[in-house]
Amino acid sequence: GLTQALHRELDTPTGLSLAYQPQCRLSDGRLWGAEVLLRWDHPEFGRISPGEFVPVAEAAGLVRKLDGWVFDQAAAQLADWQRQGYDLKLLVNLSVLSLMMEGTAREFLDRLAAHDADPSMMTVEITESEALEDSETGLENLQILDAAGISLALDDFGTGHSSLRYVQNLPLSTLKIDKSFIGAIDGDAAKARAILRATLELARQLDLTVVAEGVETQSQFDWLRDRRCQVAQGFLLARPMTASDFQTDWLEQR
Ligand code: G
Ligand code: G
Ligand code: MN
Ligand code: NA
Repeated sequence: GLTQALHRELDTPTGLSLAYQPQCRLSDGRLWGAEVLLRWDHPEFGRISPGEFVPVAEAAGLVRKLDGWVFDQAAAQLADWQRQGYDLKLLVNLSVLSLMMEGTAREFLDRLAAHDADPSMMTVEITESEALEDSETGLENLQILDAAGISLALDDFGTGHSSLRYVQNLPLSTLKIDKSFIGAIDGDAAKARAILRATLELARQLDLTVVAEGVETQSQFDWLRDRRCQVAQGFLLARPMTASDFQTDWLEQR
């Protein structure tokens, strides 16, 4: 099954790869960064979504190894783009289980150093933060990353797993507003828009950068820009793509 396949894949990764989705500043439309998204193409099962195999990795005790692989590949890519003179942030999704394990932050810092990548251009995205907040090791890992200049983003903000308490208690620099709120901008959901306005004001008060996820229309983009949301990500700008396409279409073009 999937667990066995994942064991084998992590021993010698051949079907795992990273996709990059651009994020642009709303003020001038320029590239700000990219979210790194894991992909797995299996010879028998086809393309499997991380939404499906990350929980399997978590259950099988493999997620730290998986996240370590992702972080290492992303660090190598970041260093490569930095050497070519491109100025962008990379945002990597990590399972909170990885962050709750002893030594994760130091291992990840070693990986950045081994590739000679600038930690201040690396951001870690987390969801389901309740477990992290209650874990001494988890908080220690976050402090180590923070002290090294790595940023922390709270993913899916506004949904069940991502609440105001974490804004108060975690060393965050970025809020990623869940796409369900962005999807409501165009509709007649006045409440969703009120929540969005209040979230942008909260972020301003706390000096947090806001990334709006799932921006699909120009009217959503304009609404967010007019309310001084800083960064947009979504199909309006581009879908996730290979590093090579990202370089040609986004780094070399602009
Ligand atoms: O890209 P896609 O929509 O299929 O992603 C599905 C989910 O998988 C998202 O919630 C995303 O945060 C998560 N995800 C994507 N890449 C990674 C990764 O490298 N590590 C972990 N732990 N989760 C990831
Ligand atoms: O859980 P997380 O926020 O990390 O999930 C990110 C996922 O959201 C990515 O797999 C990406 O493909 C997807 N995504 C990115 N932009 C859009 C968008 O504009 N619309 C929708 N429906 N999904 C998006
Ligand atoms: Mn994410
Ligand atoms: Na998200």
